[in-house]
Amino acid sequence: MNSLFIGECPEYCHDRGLCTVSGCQCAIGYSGLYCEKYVGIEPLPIWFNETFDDLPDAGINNGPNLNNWFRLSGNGHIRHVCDENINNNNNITENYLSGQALHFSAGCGCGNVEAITRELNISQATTISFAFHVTTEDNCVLTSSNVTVALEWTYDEGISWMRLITMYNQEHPQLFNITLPSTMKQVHKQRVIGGIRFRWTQIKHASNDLYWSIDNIRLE
Ligand SMILES: [Ca+2]
Repeated sequence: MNSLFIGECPEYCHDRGLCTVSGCQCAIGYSGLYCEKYVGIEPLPIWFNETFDDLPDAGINNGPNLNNWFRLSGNGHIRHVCDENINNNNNITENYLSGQALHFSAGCGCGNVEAITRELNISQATTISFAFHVTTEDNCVLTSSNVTVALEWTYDEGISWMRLITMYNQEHPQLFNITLPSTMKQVHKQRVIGGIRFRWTQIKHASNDLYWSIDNIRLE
């Protein structure tokens, strides 16, 4: 009877997998009924390059590719980017987001609104870059309304998160390119197993009609 599944995930899958109706769906490198076993014979990936362009818009429960993502919360889904995102105030074409992107509803009322990567080996990387944009859902117009999203990292499976950047009022699509801090390098070097996870997490929002998207994420 020890393995009887009663609709919840004991130990929350040890924070190493998704809790589904059929039990824990373990992240790569973990196994067992509750993801309690580390079986990470594969080395962690050194590079991370996510364009979201080859993935179906299947909603949070069916995608995107869980090989890249540890967890998506808050109705994250794949969506075509707005055509308007290539025009900024100076009428300069800057195609920071393209094809499809990962899209979140700011006012979904669905708990944490965030995307967490799988664990990564950042020893060879120096920067993480990504495109970010806030829109309205229907017409994708540029908006100056308030959505605050942060990029953070963890070395201990999400017990503690360190802030890399906070994005306020990002009314125009923008490309961010962030140098990995030396503290991250030092912490990573000391780990025997496991790596670094990144998350884009919504801090606050001011309107239910706002949405934010990320695209073209590169660790290099
Ligand atoms: Ca894309």
